[in-house]
Amino acid sequence: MKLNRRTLNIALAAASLGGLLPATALAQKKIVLGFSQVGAESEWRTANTESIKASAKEAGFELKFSDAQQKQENQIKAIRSFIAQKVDVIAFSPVVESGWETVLREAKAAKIPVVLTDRSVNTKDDTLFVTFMGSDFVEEGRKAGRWLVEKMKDQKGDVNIVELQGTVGSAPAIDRKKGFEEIIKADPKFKILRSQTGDFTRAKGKEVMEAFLKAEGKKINVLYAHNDDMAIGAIQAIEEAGLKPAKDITIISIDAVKGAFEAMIAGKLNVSVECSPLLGPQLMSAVKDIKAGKPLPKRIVTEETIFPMEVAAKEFPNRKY
Ligand code: GZL
Repeated sequence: MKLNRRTLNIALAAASLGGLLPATALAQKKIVLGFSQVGAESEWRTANTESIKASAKEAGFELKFSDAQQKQENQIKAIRSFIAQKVDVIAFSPVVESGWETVLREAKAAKIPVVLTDRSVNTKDDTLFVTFMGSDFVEEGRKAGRWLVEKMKDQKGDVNIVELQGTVGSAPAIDRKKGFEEIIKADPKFKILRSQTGDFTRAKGKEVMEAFLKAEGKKINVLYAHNDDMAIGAIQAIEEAGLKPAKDITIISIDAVKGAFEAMIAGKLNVSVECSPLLGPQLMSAVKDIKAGKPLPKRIVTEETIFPMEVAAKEFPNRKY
């Protein structure tokens, strides 16, 4: 007869309470966490994966980790596999906001708690997850907008902007656009000439920036990139077009990964808004609380700041990702 995890737990607990087994036998049962990761599309994602793996090891959890290569169907498959394996907790960073309710209902029916990390999902039923921990992407977009408004406060003519959006349908892409536009719409001199997805990757960011330069050329005053990887790709395109990044074209980006600090120190990127990937410790703490039956807030917001190029050299040695 195949004992499933829950039956085994009950048997172990009964045996331990009955004095038949040392409590350590029960204490030794590892918490099993199933984690479905978006992919490996950016420096941010790599640092996020490292944080989760290191923190799970530190916590003594068994981590079942799946890389979805930025495909929603792979994440749904992974979540179903975690359900079939009867893991203790499921956590994931949803590659896009919609299309999750069916599989989340399956997890709920299997009585497996779900934690959303980094990105959230579109659902009216907030019983489908225990908590969502991650950055406030709208505020990150506002920070980018406020920095630009301040930098251009004495600029009399139009400020022509091109925008490299993140993955279509993803929470960071939707919200970073929303926050940025909320701030710049106050002054009609700010005009977004072109806006297109670079899918959060360097390669696509370069490719799309080449197209922007071909279409708009020297009219472009500002690039707003939803992440540093796309900004770094765009910087290559700007240089290949014979223009000076951060001088001929002001560049604003988000994440504040190592590559962004290197670009700012080289004088090629003007500012990066911090978006911390170091969610591992917070996630493991949440898993422990869930297993201990402790309540968790529905929303846990990551605290973060903004780094203009002027402070990059001083800050760089302190950076952890
Ligand atoms: C933001 C995260 C985004 C990063 C990108 O929390 O989801 O995805 O900004 C990453 O670098 O690809």
